[in-house]
Amino acid sequence: MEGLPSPGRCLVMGILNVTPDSFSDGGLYADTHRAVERGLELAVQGADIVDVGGESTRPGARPVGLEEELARTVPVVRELARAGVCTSIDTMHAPVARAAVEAGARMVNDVSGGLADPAMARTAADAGVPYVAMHWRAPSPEMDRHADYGDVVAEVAAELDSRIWQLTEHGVDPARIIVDPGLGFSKRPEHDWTLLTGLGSLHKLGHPVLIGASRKRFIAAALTHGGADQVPPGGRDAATSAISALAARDGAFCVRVHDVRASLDAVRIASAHVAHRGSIRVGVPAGPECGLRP
Ligand code: PMM
Repeated sequence: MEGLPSPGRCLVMGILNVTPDSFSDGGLYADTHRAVERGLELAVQGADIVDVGGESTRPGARPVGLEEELARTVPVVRELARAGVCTSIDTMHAPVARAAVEAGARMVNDVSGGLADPAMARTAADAGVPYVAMHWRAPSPEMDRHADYGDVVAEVAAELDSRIWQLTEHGVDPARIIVDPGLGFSKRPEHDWTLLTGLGSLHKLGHPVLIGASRKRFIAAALTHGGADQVPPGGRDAATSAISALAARDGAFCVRVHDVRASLDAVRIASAHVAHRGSIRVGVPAGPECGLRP
């Protein structure tokens, strides 16, 4: 995709939460200096994109003010962009997306797919950078109440399709839209698993697919036969990399992860597997490279 690295395999996006309260890394990189250091570290480990977020989206999280979100994210994006790191901004708010792109962010990652802020679609159109539209039904404090589906894959695909329609109506270039099923967002573990096995239906939307499974509860639930809290978030990275391999094998465009090294190996293995099998195509069209290499 134009504007993003094109290594010829599924991209690996490293997570950088500049927040005190994200579910697995909250508080670790809450000041600008530590966050920039962590972003550089992710890039050296091989992240194709570093995703900078300033507002936790875990279930029940309270929103932060706009000024606070800007102060947390924009200086970090600016420093990383200066260092040559390809960054995206993880925000639901148009002013944050706009300021981050001005500071050098090369992609907007909106977990609400444009639903949380009516100005986002127009901002994304004007920014002219790739835009991730994630499947979302409700703000964090109430999202678990909306995990109600008959056919989860069909409903998520249909709701993403209506997001794509609304975004393009507002001028977003369809060639820049990436879709994401939003694992864990208004989803129970069985929904997450069904979506992961139904990537084929999401591909039919005609847009690259991003998967954000890293350290989420459905992984722990599988490891412990339902007792999700027995495996703490930091103990879910090996399992996350297994999901990265499966998603890449099934044609995912990008995986969003905390442990970049493990998932980079995983998507490389998936590439080799697919190349030898010669059926499913992974990777992206040619475009400029960016980011530091290990
Ligand atoms: N998940 C989180 C935050 N941002 N963005 C996208 N596109 N997809 C996701 O699944 C996603 C996201 C929540 O996880 P975190 O607290 O570990 O960042």
